[in-house]
Amino acid sequence: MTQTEEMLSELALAAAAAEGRLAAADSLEAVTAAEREVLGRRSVMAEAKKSLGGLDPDRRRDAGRAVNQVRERLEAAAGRARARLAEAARAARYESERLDLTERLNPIRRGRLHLVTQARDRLEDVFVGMGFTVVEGPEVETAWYNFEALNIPEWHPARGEFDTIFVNLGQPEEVMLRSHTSPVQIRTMEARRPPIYVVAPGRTFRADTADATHLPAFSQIEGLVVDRGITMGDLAGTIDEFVKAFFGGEVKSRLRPSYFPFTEPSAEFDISRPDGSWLELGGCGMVHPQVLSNCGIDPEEWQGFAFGFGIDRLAVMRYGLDDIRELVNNDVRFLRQF
Ligand code: FA5
Repeated sequence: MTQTEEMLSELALAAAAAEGRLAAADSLEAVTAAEREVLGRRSVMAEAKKSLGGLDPDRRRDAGRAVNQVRERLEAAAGRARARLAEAARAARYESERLDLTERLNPIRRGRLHLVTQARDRLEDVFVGMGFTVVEGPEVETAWYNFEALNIPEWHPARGEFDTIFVNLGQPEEVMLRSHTSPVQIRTMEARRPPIYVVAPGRTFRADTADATHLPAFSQIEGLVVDRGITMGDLAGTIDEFVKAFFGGEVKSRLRPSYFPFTEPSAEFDISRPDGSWLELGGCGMVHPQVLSNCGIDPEEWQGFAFGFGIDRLAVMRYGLDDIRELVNNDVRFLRQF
């Protein structure tokens, strides 16, 4: 073997070893060190280059080409090692910066609207669909709105029937938790001129003992229509339409003659239970001329009808409950079903 061949084979061995180290290098420092060892100033490569000077031109060209090929291979191997390390560093950074969002994929236990709220929303939808607007009134009322303007003077026996809860304000029995939503009729007629088509849902209060069909705090929805030429037929038709929209075809309804001081004639409105019995849902009738006059509306020109239904009882019927108290027991196992 000539000296040049010896030198080239030594270079090839050193290059192979360096390539192995580059492929396994786990840091940029290791890459640089391996590179310097074969390509650096005091390396086998440098020695090889030096020795090329002593060769005749032909052999120098071949040997030079061989040396250059080794250098290129090593440079390429070093480049690959650097790219591999850069990629690994980037992957490690992504991993460390990654946000774990898997928890969001677990089912979230969501709350839901209470049955009475659902029934109230549904009622509003049904009446808005029939052309009514929704209004509200205060839960604490004066005797004027809760009774007097509704044609229930102080001496009237109907006052006693409401089992009113009074608030300790002003004159005795002057301020109270409203015992029905009918005061909103008065507030509406004071504030608007006919034609009027409104419903007023809201909470109402009575000193009633809770039983299967009564709660001391419950909700009603009041309806009031004032227009020209309104008759009892319009009232019956509206109730009929509402029952169909709210319950579907199965539930039957009936009107029964009754008495309220603020309507004349008056009726009570029942719906059929699955067992064939009737549940009283509310009162209704033609707005009493005195009530129209109390609000500055001329009863000769305008007529109206009004109704007041119990929303909790509607919910009981719609969701097939057998006791109205289920609505306020706050048992989540019950509430979650709806
Ligand atoms: C009234 O409250 C009248 N304001 C209804 C009315 C309005 C008549 C407009 C004419 C014109 P009544 O006291 O009957 O009427 O109550 C109406 C409905 O409220 C009852 O039919 C029932 O569905 C509901 N309700 C009354 N008391 C309770 C209670 N303690 N718990 C649950 N619902 C009740």
